[in-house]
Amino acid sequence: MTPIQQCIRKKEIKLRPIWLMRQAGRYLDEFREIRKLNTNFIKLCLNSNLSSEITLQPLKRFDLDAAIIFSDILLVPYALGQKVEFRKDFGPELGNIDLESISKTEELDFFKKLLPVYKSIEKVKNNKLVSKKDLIGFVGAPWTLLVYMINKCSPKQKLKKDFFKDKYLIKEILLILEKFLKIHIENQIKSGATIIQIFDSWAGLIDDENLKEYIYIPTLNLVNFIKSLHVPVICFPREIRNYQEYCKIIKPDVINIDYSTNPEKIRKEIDIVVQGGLDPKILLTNKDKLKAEAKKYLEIFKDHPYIFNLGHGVLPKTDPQMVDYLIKFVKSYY
Ligand code: 1CP
Repeated sequence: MTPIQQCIRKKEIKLRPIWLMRQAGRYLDEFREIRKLNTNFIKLCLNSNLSSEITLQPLKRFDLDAAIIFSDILLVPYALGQKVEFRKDFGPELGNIDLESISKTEELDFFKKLLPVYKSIEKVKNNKLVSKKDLIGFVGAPWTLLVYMINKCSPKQKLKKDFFKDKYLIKEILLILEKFLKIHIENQIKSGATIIQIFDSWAGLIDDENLKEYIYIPTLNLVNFIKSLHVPVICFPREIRNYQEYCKIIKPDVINIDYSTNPEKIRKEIDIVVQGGLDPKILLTNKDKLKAEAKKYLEIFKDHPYIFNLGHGVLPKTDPQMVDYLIKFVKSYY
């Protein structure tokens, strides 16, 4: 059993497994080189030779306990037929939402569009670099995908004024997302993913009265589906105000906390496996600060099953040597 699986399934506390969100990406020269030649980000994600190579890049450098497949949560709206583009210095830009055409998406078409992702997972799985490690597949939570699909760009802390205007559209899109996310999850598992992480990056944007309908119910349906496939599920409801209530209702195998959350409070209130927390900005400072902050998390969770990770993704300006230092420090912490 891999260190992460031991932590999740056996509540082992001594191994201190580590992987990092966005571990494959812009802070690595070898990624930037590939990216420079591949200006269309969606095409890059759908090139299984390149996406599997990018997935493995951080594992060649660092002693990580998992690989996360190089892909994006927005490939699902793309495979549902919505236009998705990534613009330099702007981020994702989506086309108008056409419910009628999205409703007509055929399962086979959706599968064919995402087939390169599954091929990439298979390729990574067959590489000896991950033979004793986990391979993390992922999806965006229905709420976060809905945000991008209706907002048509990153909400950057704020939703469009009339976001909730068309309740019928929202309800229908959430149901379609649930159906196709299950297909995407199952295919990732069939291809070799050993854990699924659900990214709900915009969970913090929702107010309490809408939590149940837009976050709890759709996420719980996915979590129960993943559990039925006997694969652990990690949830990351970034900046949700009440992690305790979220865990009580959703019951994921692992909860990833963000960096604005008090880890002491989490340790006291939550009894499931915890992942993450460290502010990725700490990696931009110096080794002493990094060590002190990493130690804080290791100490708080020393008697709690804990997977070391960040409270959001590795930032593009991060020096890979700081990542190396962090991983070695965590691995050698008694
Ligand atoms: O070179 C580039 O410009 C591309 C940058 C990039 C990368 C490396 C994007 C664009 N996506 C990714 C890969 C990615 N995205 C991974 C791969 C594996 C890894 O972690 O190493 C994963 C898991 C994601 C997930 C993802 N995409 C999330 C959830 C996590 C999070 O960051 O909150 C979200 C919100 C996206 C959407 C997305 N993809 C890319 C951008 C710029 C955005 C928008 C972010 C925003 O709204 O601010």
